[in-house]
Amino acid sequence: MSRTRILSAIIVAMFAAAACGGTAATSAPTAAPQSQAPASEAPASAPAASAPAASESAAASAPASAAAAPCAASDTAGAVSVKIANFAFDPATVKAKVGDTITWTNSDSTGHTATIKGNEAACTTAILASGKSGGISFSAAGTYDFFCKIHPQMTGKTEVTS
Ligand SMILES: [Cu+2]
Repeated sequence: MSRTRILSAIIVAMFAAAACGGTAATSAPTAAPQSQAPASEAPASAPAASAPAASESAAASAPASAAAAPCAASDTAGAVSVKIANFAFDPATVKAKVGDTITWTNSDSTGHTATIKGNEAACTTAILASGKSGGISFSAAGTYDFFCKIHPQMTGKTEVTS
C-alpha cells in the first residue's frame, strides 16, 4: 500500500517536473527566476539527452571533417606536373585522377606555394624556393581551386575524377 503511494507520488512529481520543463526537479528554486529569460529554450532543452548528443556529434564531426580532407601534402613523385613560372600556374587547370599526386615545380626566382582553397592547412606545398617541387595528393573526386599563399592573385584549379 505504501509502495503504491510512493509510486503515485513519483508519478505526480514527474508530471509536475514535466510541466515545468523537466529540469525543475533539481533546480526549481534557482530556475524559477531564470526560467523566464530562457523560456524559449526550455522546450528544446527539456529532452536533456538531446543536448549532450548534439554537442557530441558536433565534437565528433570536427575531427572527422579534418580526417576527411580530400587532399594532403605529398612527397610522392606526382603523376601530374604543374609548372610555376612568371607568377602563374601552367597549366592553370589541372586534370588528375583520385589517388594522384600533383607536383608543382617553381621556376621563378621567388618563392611560391600551391595551396588548396578551403583546405589551406592540410593541402599545401611548403613555400617552394626556386627550382623546388612540392605535391598534393587527392583522395576524392571534385574540383579544387588552388592559389599561392604568398601571391593570392595566382590561382588555378584541379579537376579530380575517379
Ligand atoms: Cu607565389
